Amino acid sequence: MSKKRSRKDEQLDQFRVDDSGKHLTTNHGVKVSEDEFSLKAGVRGPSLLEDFHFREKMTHFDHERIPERIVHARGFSAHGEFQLYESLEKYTKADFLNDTSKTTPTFVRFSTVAGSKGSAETVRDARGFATKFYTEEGNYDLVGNNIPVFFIQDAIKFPDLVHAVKPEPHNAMPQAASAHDTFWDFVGQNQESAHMVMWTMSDRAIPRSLRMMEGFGVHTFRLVNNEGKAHFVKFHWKPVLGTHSLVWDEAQKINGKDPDFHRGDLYNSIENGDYPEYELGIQVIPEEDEFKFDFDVLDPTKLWPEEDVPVQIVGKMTLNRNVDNVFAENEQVAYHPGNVVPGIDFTNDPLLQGRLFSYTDTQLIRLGGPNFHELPINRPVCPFFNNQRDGYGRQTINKGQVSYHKNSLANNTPTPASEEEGGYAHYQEKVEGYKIRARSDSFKDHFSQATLFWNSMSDHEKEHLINAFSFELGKVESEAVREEAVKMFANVSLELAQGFAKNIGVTPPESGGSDVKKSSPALSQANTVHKPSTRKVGVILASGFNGKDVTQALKELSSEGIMTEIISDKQGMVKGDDGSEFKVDHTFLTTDSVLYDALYAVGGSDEEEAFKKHASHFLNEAFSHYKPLGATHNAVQWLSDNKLADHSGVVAGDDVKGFTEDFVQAVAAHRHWDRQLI
Ligand code: HDD
Repeated sequence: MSKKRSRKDEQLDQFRVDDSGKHLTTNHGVKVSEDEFSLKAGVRGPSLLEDFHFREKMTHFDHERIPERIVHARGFSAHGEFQLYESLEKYTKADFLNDTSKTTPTFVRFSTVAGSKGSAETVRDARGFATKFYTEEGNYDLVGNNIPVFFIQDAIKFPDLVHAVKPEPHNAMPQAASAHDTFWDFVGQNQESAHMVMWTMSDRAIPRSLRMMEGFGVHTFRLVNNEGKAHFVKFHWKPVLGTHSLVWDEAQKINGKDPDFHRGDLYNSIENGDYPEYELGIQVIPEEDEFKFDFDVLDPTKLWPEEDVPVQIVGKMTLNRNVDNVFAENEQVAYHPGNVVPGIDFTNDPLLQGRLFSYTDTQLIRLGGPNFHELPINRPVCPFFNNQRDGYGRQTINKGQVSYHKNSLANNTPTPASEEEGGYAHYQEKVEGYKIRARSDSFKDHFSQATLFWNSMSDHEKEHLINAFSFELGKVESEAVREEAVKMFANVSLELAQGFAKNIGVTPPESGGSDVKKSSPALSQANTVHKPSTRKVGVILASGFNGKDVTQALKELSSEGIMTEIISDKQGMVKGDDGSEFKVDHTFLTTDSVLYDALYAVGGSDEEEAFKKHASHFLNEAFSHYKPLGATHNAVQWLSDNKLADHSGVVAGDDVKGFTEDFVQAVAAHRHWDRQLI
């Protein structure tokens, strides 16, 4: 990881302000002598309009808020850099995908889709994964999600989809949830949503961490090389730590205990130097193979099975710097799938085509005018020149008499660049047809890939899906809407539809199902990477613990990259039997088992009954979420007392070396799903 500052970081320097140690002034630079009392006519008299400092301070405050994003309002960002592994010259002329000696600064914003700006983060939802590459040829935005397909096939339906999933308009409920009548009514009436709904009902919609989820460009884009030859492409981000999820009960509890769970995890990892990493992958289909598949490559409700079209890993993005100011960067960043650079082009995917209109339009209302490209976070790192002028908040001071093209007074500058000079030339796709409002027949198979997804799930993932459908539809009041959902998903899998129908008071269907037998192992999280590093383990210690053993165990866990937090009954220091001491990070009151990947319980000679009660509550809850549990010393007995011993992922023993080896493995496994069958 290079420590060199990126061009973007250097560019941001000119906008950074550090006011520590400075005098307070007005926005016009006048030093202020008093900031607690407004100017009055007499100490008990009325305030005076001439108090310019009060007026300015209050006016600015009154205007501090901007509209939140209509979707993806709740988000968090980080800076990073992208390093290419090998040149993609044969597919694209994009400079940042050609030259392996270059590092491209990036800015990523992760988000939930449905909730408001202040909503909780571990809700069931797709996650936005938007990346701005500040390339030397201009900004390239890959505005994707953590799910490779979308609910609808045509952008004209986007406002309907969003109205259906947002809180219902008559009572503004529920917040950040799809478990309500209007969403499921939309699903039943728009069956193209079947595939994406399978994903949002799966564990993918409750990621453990923003660092542990995949990203997808979703649409089919085009890569165009120097010879003008094009290939269809799908973009992927693959997290180096693997793709992992929470358990639904746990996710709901986290929303209460720590509604900032995901941003906290991302922020702290970066502060600790555990930089999140994602490899960039591409799937490529030559244009001449466009019609060789049993789906339409332009249909955004379809993925390209990785077993059929392998993902080539071509580079890596490392997120290595937190934002300085969440408003200036996270709120003001403006992404647009239409921000492309030479060598990357669009296709006729009707969802993508509509997106190309929507993003600029939304920034105009959200950021208040046409000059949002001048905001520090949105500026390209290369210079930009054109004849666009004026508008609210304009910062550039364009010199000269001329602001039009063509001109003779400024020697016809700024001049359009030829393709050889790096000018963007749209791919010359031949297009002909009648003007028509219709859907292509090749877009009409809504269920085969939904079944492919179901077939690819492991047993515990299938069970989670049935539970998620049961939960969501269980919250739907309309019986007709529930019945429609059962009928619809019987087309995907009879086992699935029967599985949740019985839980929601609908007669399970007797016929239905699908002929699709194919599965795609890459879709199951059971086949992802498993590593212990950056996992967070809560260590339950009471005073009088075995100092030597615990010190050694914590050292060994840390050498595997595991992060530990000491939990006890009181804040302050907790002392071991040999005088060793640890600072208590949290008490049973200020934390909760749902906030850890695993627990390591030790206890100590001074533990009281209440301590054991709290610790047992933590252990039982972690166990019910299939988490790894470790116990040594006094805590070994707690496991037996709570009937938690001798289960998969439960490691006990006093031989520290043997214990930590087994415990690290149990932690790396993430969750021990086989307990589900007990
Ligand atoms: Fe969108 C934001 C991703 C379909 C219209 N979208 C937005 C963001 C992401 C996506 C990650 C948040 C960007 C940020 O963090 O600031 N959107 C997607 C994906 C889609 C998709 C992967 C399907 C493949 N979106 C989509 C459609 C439309 C929009 C079909 C409208 C025609 N999306 C918007 C928007 C937003 C937005 C209203 C809200 C805030 C913003 O743009 O900047 O324009």
